[in-house]
Amino acid sequence: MSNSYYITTPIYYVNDRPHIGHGYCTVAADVLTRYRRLLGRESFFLTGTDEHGSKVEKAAESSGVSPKELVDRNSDLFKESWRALLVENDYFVRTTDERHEKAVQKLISRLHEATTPDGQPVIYPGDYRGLYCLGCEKFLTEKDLTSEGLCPDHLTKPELLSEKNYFFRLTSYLDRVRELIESDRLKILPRERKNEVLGLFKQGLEDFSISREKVRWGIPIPFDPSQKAYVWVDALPNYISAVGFGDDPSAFSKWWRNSHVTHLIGKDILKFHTIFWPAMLLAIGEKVPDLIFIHGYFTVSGQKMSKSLGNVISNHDLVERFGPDAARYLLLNMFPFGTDGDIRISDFYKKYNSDLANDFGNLVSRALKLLESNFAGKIPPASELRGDETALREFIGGAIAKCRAEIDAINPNGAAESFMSVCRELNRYFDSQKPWALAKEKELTRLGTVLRTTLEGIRTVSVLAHPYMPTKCAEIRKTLGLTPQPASISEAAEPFVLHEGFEAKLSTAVFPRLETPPDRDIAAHTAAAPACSDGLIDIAEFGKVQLRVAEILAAEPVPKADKLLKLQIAIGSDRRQIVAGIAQHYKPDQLVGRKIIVVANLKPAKLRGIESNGMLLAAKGGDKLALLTVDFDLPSGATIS
Ligand code: ME8
Repeated sequence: MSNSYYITTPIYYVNDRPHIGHGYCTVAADVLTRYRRLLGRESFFLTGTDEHGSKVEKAAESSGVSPKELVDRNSDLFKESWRALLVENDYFVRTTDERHEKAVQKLISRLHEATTPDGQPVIYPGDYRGLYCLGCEKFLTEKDLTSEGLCPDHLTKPELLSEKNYFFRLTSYLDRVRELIESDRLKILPRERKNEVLGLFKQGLEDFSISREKVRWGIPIPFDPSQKAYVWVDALPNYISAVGFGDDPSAFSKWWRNSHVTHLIGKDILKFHTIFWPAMLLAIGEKVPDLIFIHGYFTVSGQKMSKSLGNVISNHDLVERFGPDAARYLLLNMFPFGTDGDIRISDFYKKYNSDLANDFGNLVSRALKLLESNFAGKIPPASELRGDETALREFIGGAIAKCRAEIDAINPNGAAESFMSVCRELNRYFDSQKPWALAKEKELTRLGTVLRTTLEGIRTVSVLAHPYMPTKCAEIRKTLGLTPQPASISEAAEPFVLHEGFEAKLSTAVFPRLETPPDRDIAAHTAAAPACSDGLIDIAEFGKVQLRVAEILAAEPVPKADKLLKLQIAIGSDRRQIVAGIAQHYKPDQLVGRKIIVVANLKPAKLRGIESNGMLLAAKGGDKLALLTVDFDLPSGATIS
């Protein structure tokens, strides 16, 4: 196999807003790709969006837009998130792209023509009856449901579906897939996940249906266009359609057949990726992926991120708080990559301040300050090397080797730990040499050596940390007179690269310390209800207020009014415009598609000359504001009582 490397993330459902769960996997893939390139390996990095299925169709219907409009709009939100997080994917696949649709049809035709090793057709017609959760886009069995008969992830009642489907003869490929997994030809990491997958074989697996009769928004089955491809049979082939399965044999051969193929996924989609997908590939005689890495899932403050709980952290929010470089570092370094963990916003601040502001940023500032005051900012020679410097270089050599090994093991945390350990070691070295005392005693030769050694160490960090924090490392490198992008990881191991006499000045701190804001303290905001003299109101009074669920269709700033946004909303089939004082808390693109609560029977009013037909409800606590929303995804127009 060639030395090239192909890495993918799941393609994300467009009916969800991009959040830091999606950011987690996508930034990990980006960081790993950048490391691979630094290690001199040719790489291709794919991400994208999953855009078909009845859920999208229903969401579009309730928003009064076509499915195509909805998916175009929402897919762009993912692209914007990735831009904000400095993600540089090589290709963005959309399952509604004609290229992808054709590739899926080609795959299904190939499956249809194929026979299993024991001579049976791979695809056969059959009847399917089952409980289908629209949220998961999958059939659930009775044992998957909660005691109330609800989907455990969406807490909604699954629909009983019965229809004619085409089936994929999975059972004919199970032995081969299991062998591939057992032998690590298809490697599953972490190890516990491999065992979990092998356990699924023991529980028993059945043929699965590859088509749907009732779905309209999907890819037609080429040999029976009355049926649409089942969302997973549509989604999984994105990994091959994006590299030319349908239309570019040489790219396909390079990136799929002759590269090391890694799929990064969350545990929620384990079975589809580790069993269904390899089986489909085997059925058409294609190579299976080399590695499937199941990264950890995180909760926020102990709870699953969900729109209804209002605890979803958007990628933009993280970038606004910490900047894109630190956001990337923080996202991946709160807990090990393969394990689940819990995130609290306040923990991000702690980690930012301890690792980035203190250990990294402060080291840069301290070294440059002493350089400025003693050498007019000019990089001095290191003419008095002692054992301390040699020991430091040895430590750095070990850290570089560790960084390489961690990347091979798909452990971005380990790679971060390797450069943070260099920062900590440099701080120890710097403090132990007491350069401030050397300055005071005018021991400039030794001081020059200490500063030069520290700056060369910072340069090493700027190479090892570059894949994580590309713009900050580029800034540091430019300050030190280097190319913004290191050519190769081998630069990190060079002891002396900086140019003597180069004037190194940094105008602002690389990672300024940040105050942790107080926890969200949200008090109910009851602007709509008129109060009696004792502060209590009669139920009849409250009943006059018509509260309805509305969907935000469009949002834009109001010129010259920095607090106001103009929103177009749908309350069922009723379209309205409202003006809301939320511009300092929400960006227009964070709002589109959200379900909010509005007072629907307010007299129209004009704000800054713009007509407002209703009022949205929000909760306010301190200087924070949060929109009120509904616990389940109800259609717009739903009443509130
Ligand atoms: O499942 N913590 O899409 P999806 C960590 N379209 N990662 C998280 C996360 C969290 N809290 N929440 C989401 C789909 N993720 C299908 C995939 S692929 C052929 C089709 C990440 O939008 C994680 O990687 O539900 C998870 O597998 C993925 O988002 C699910 O994204």
